[in-house]
Amino acid sequence: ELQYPDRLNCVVELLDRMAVGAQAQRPAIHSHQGVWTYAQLLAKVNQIAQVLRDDMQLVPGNRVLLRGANNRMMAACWLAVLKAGLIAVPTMPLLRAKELTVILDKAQVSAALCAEDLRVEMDAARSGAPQLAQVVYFNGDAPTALEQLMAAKPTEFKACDTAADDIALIAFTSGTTGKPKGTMHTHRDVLAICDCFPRSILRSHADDIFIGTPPLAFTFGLGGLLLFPLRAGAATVLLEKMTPEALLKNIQDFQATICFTAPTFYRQMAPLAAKYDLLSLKKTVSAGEALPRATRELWRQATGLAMIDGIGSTELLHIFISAAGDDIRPGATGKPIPGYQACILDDQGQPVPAGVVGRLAVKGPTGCRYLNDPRQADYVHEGWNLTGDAYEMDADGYFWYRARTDDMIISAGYNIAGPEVEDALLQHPDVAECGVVGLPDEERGQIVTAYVVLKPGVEGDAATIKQLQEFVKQSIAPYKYPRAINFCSALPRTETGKLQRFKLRQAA
Ligand code: 3SK
Repeated sequence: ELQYPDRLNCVVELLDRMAVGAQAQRPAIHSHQGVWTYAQLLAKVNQIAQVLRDDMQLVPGNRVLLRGANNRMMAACWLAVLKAGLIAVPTMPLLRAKELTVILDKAQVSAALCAEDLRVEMDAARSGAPQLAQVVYFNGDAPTALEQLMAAKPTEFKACDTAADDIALIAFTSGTTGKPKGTMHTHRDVLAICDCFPRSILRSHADDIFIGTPPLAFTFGLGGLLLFPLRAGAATVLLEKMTPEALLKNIQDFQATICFTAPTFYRQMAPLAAKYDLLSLKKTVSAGEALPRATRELWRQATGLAMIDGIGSTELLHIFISAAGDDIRPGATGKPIPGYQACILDDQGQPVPAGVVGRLAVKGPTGCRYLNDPRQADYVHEGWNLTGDAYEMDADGYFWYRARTDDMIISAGYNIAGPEVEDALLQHPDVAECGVVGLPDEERGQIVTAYVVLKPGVEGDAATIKQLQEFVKQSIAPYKYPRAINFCSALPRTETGKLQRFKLRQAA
């Protein structure tokens, strides 16, 4: 069991204790703006913490909105907010003013640190958020810019004496349903995720160089690209506006060893991988969405690397089921990582035997605490977090993803998991992306309907539909084949890349 003292500021553990001796001069963050060592990062964090306390007059418990792309200033702002005893409310860079206003109001945010290039939406959101008293911009050159305020501050700062149970961040999830929820996490939770997945599955160490795409505002990115590297004394590469080709080039240039991104990104990188020297890369982590078998195989063929799949959630802060190395069973997500327990429940909340599909429930050192949301009572029962994922556990204790519970299709009495049909379609060489949902049908209750993005140059006509249907019938039980196929140029996704199947259902 993980033990932490009752008084705990996680930034002291992640940064102050690391930035000593020889480690102080080792690189902590590489970004387009250059590199910061542990000592330089600590100095910046300390200066920002003083701006927050002395110039902005914020007091412990105040909530601070954070907005910016992945770069070293964004990381320093996040750490400074927690070090000063404030609560970080990170937001996806792509959010619009209307969505920001909902978050500002729900989280009762009193101040914001915002990257200069996101000023327009921030200013627009401000007019609908009277409680937001101050916004300080960074990565810019206006006279009040954060960097100018920092310049006058000493580089030492005594961390706020927070309790391990004090809230450190509120992470918002729009999830796949479009209704935002704030999930609250403590200083203890932040350290707990660093002491679970990276230690038992990743086995990361100080010589690792982390890289990847998820925004720091998404807890997958926050852990993988900031917290885990710091806890290990390793370096991270924070990159803005990533494309698959640019990520490959940066892996090569920075000699990255561990990559975090989503399955769609690995799928897009695989055909380009041969152009780059990726020999430094040792571990590739996929989460944020279920990993199709076809993508796992494509990546293995392209790089020789066995993907570390994982499922996590904003509610539990990071990954709780995963597997690496010899423990990988292709197609299965893995087993509960040490510290977490998982089981499968039926509609009445009773455990089901191995081999039966049900709702995944998880218990561990982190858990869901929604901010003022009646959905808390639906989500947590006696310490078990009832996820929205339909899973099956096999006799060896491996967990196999089937669908989101609301993505199970019931057609003519058959239970069909949309992602399984997607997996089958993705193995066809003409399919770039796809989403499969159940649409109402008088005869069958629902029919399996696929939305398919074809590879460039492929014609989406009746012959292609027939060919794809036959292809699926050959690879999985024929009753699962998509009776309807629609071609489209793109699929609706959240800012974190998750497919929004509810939008496909609504569009019909
Ligand atoms: O969506 C996921 O699988 C995930 C993974 C890690 C951390 C957070 C999330 C939401």
